[in-house]
Amino acid sequence: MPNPPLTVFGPHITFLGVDACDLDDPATHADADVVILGAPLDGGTTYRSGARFGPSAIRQACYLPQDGSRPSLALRVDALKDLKVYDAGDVAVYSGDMAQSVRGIESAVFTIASSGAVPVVLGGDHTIAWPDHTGVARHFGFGKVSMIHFDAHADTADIQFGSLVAHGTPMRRLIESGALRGDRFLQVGLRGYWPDEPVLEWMAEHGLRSFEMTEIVERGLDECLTEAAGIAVDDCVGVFLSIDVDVVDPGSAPGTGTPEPGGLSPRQLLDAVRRLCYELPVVGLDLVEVAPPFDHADVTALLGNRVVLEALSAIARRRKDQRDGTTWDPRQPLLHGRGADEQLARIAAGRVRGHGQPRSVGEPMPPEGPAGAPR
Ligand SMILES: [Mn+2]
Repeated sequence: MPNPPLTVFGPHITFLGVDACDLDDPATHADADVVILGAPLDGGTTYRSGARFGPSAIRQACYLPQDGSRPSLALRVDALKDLKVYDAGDVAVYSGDMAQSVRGIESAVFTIASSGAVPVVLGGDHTIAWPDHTGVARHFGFGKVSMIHFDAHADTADIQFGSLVAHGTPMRRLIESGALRGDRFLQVGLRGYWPDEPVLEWMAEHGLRSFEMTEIVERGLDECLTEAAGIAVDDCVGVFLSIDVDVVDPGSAPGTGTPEPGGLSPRQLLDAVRRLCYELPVVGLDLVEVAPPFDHADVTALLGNRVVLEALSAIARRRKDQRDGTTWDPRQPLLHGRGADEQLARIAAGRVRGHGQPRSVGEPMPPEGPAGAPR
């Protein structure tokens, strides 16, 4: 086990049971495709805090065994096995010292990106998008990594409560520093009553493209994503996805700090993340603002877990298709192309009965499937 501690708030677990690594020891993650990192920081929240407990909740929110394997029904890949995924644990952050926290997160993300892996950062409040994207941009080049940002809120304020470092300001800091081009910054899901007119004018002056929910409803999410994706890959080498769980309607994602009614459905967010990670060269991702103290029946943590899995599965499928020359068809029925031949081979081997071979009560089950998995 790595030392210092794997997770700031115990118990020491990894994302769905993937192998742990230690960012201070390159040999432990040299072959990584993806490294998961926790950023349990909520000192940047302006309303209700609690996202510091997000990383540990997202890592474990799942009813299946924590066995480091998740074959996707739809994408027909097992992201946690087809990709080499490690969990580096949490960055040691202190929510009372934002400057130190941001430096630590940026350093960890840069270590992952510069080793050739995709950093997947579990927040934490949205302050972390500043060091997350910067850490990736330091590797690929300032201005070369676009961002698609799912959120109810623009997060482009200049100063909040007298601070430049807060969860409503990270996108302003990224554009000011040059890490992110304003005209390669796409926002999806904005709504409600914030920010105010001067901030909106600043956004317009810097060339942002922000899809407010009214436009999304009128045009359809798919059409908006097509437009966003086209801009995101124009003269950029990679795309960073920053996903605030509050882009989803609080009825389906109540465990968050600044809920705004009228958002996307979980289905829409999962499909959008899957599509973008399949179609675009995603070089980094963060999922933020899951605040377990406000959650009910783990619904927000469960959604966060699946958003990460959907992203990883789509990245795995993209790489498989690029390698094998195949194409994923989302219209393919679940059981098409799924094994008549395989099933016949298993019957012939005596592992599964064919039709007309009755099974008697009390016979042992065939040795298939992980223990504890639903059948
Ligand atoms: Mn938000």
